[in-house]
Amino acid sequence: MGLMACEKQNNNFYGVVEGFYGRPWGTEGRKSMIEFLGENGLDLYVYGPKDDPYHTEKWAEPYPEKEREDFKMLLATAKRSHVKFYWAIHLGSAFKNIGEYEDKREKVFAKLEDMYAMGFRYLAVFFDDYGQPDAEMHTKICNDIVVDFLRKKGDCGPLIVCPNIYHGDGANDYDRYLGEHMDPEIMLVWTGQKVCCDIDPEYAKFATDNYKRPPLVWWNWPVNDYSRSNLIIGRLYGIPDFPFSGIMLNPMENCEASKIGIYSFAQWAKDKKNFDSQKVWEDSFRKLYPEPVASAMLTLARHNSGTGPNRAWYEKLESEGITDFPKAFIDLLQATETLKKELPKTDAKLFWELEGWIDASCYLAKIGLLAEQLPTATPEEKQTIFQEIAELEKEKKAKGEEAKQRFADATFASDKDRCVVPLSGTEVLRPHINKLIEDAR
Ligand code: 14T
Repeated sequence: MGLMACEKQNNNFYGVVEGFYGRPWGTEGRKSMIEFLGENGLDLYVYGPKDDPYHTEKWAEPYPEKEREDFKMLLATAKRSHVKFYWAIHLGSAFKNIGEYEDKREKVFAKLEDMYAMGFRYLAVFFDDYGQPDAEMHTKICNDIVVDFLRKKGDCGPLIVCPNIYHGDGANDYDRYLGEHMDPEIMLVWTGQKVCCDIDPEYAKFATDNYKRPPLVWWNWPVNDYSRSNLIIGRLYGIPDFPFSGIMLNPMENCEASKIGIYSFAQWAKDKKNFDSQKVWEDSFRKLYPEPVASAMLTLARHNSGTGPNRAWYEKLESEGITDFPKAFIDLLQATETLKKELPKTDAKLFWELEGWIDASCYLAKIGLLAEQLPTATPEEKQTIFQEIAELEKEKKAKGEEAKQRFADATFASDKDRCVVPLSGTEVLRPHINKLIEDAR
């Protein structure tokens, strides 16, 4: 039976899935992430960036030479780090119907064979977001891969499958069919009762009943592809302990900054009973960065945890416990000054990712300090303050556009116009400032 049966019975999988839309991490980012996972006792990395064409629309084509070399290097890194490196093929819109699949089945096997030859022993099949929920076809594809490929090889891990319908209670004909007919060794992905949400264990029970197995949770946190203006580096909560076969976080396109959330996740995975969300998060900065960066990062993070204006079903608290606003603005301003000075020296990659949010926070804090003076200002003073705020807003906008451009320059062609201006303090600080301004008008 090889690795399959024993691995699934004895331990759950914990790690990340690179499954977001947007600027992919790149080889360097992936390498540092895989090492980070290993250092923190996490054992799963699933490769499935929506914007790798050889994962999605060009699934049948072999990777070019450069990518092959990169994968080999990453496989060696994963081995050293004791991380299972899964490669996912996205077959959501590969075939119109089961007949077409049967005609082209060899292409799927040829690609998997090629990935196996490169060194992959862990494979996944995704059907999310593209194509139709064709239960019979999806089941046939996956069972064929298990029976005619993985089991014959004998040295591969269990197949991970992300169904086309991957959230809710699983009480639909599609998920029920998959649950009944997919090989019991297949790990079936579930994101929770919604696509992005804190996990409700009651729903996990329904999903488990319908999937006929405990789900592999794909947790859409701290991913920010639905609200790229927001940086999500707050504390971890909303993932209760319940029977699952594994949990993988879907992080942000900001690889280095995602390590903040992943660090908390690793501590939770190690000791769920004693996990103290606030404490682990506060301590994480000292574990991840030297002082004075650590304290400054914590201050920045206090005001950058919300999921922004597009959060459909997902709310994450921000600026928790903040009641003294002038102090919050002073602290934030000071933190941004520290980060601008120190972070490029201690962690250039993190600084590259965060510069836009550091600038946004710096201007927000300056604007906040001015806005705080409005309630007691004379009409003439108010006019001056309004003018100063307008000046700062202009500078803030220019800095935001610069950051947006940096992101556009660093991503692939079709993603360039989807890049956005970074925003900070969207949940509490900004609304507070807006209220002060409105009240003074
Ligand atoms: F496969 C899934 F488990 C999943 O979550 N798929 C995508 C994922 O790639 C993405 O990063 C995530 C967060 O935005 O949500 C899923 O993508 C969606 C979900 C939607 F509801 C894209 C558009 C949607 F309207």
